[in-house]
Amino acid sequence: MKYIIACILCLLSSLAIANDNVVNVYNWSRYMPDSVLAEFEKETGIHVNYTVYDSNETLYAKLRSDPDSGYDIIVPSSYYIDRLRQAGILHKIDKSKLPNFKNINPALLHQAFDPNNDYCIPYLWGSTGIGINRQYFQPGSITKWSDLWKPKFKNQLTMLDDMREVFDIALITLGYSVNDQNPEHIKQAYQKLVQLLPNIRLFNSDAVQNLFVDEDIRIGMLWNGDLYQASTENSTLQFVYPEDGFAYWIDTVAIPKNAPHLANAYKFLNFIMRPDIAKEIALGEGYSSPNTEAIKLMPADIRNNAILNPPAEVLKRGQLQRDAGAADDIYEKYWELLKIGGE
Ligand code: N2P
Repeated sequence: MKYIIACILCLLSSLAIANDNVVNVYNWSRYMPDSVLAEFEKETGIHVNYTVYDSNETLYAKLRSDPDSGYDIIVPSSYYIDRLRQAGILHKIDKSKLPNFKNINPALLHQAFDPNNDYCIPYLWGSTGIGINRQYFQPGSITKWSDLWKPKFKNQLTMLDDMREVFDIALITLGYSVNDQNPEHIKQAYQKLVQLLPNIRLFNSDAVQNLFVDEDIRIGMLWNGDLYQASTENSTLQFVYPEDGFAYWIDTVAIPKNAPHLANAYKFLNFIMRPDIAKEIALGEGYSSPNTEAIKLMPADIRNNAILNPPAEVLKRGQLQRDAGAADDIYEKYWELLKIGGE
């Protein structure tokens, strides 16, 4: 009898260990190739539970409502780091456990939102611009965000379903910063967006590539990597870095404070910063890599690809998205109004 009980206990504990040999990754949709997850599992024997979201707001709401949500790795944009840290949601990263941290481009480290990179590490970065299908529009005829307000685009545009991204284009059109916190300016941006509503066919963040590839949509705002991926399937697609300016962002990897599988989280972070893996991620998803060693492994045509790695004279028109602080509530109020069609 004792032997049977011992066997059962032994079986139960090995099951518990098996269950624990996981890492729970919560990432943006279409932001990490399946092949990377498979390689991690094969090399480490750690199973990856992978779930996705389509905005920082969703990620934040989930972690706020349930601090024990069980995630080990999250991928917030740089402008959400202050907010997550102030809410006590982030684990302080021990970089001595991440030998591959040395591969990250110093130019993208030590930003104001995390001067010592104690809470987050750059994962991918990119820009928000205009996608067009050249079959339907003359190249060069759409060069600025302000072009999207033209009546000829009635009911044609796709817009990201993303509050800050959408306000950014109105703020830029009005000559304000994408990080403007002035309530009056935010209100003006809202009013400007209400004028754009007749041209907007839909708000979507995670199926934009398909819409462009299948030509259900011919013009709209999207992230450069999504257009890059779409352009590999439909060569008539073009990405425009608007002449009136554009937002760019650094998405980061972080560990929530209550991560249940901390050791596995560190293994996962270190794995995705390995040059060959970071290269696979950037090329698989079509975004720019912050990993200097990964970039060295890329073919020259990719390193010089204007969608993935815009030249310096283009990048100087970019504005890095930052936390809007208390003004975020004002953005939210107007965003909700906009989504129900403006008042
Ligand atoms: C790509 C997700 C891009 C994230 N599907 C933009 N912050």
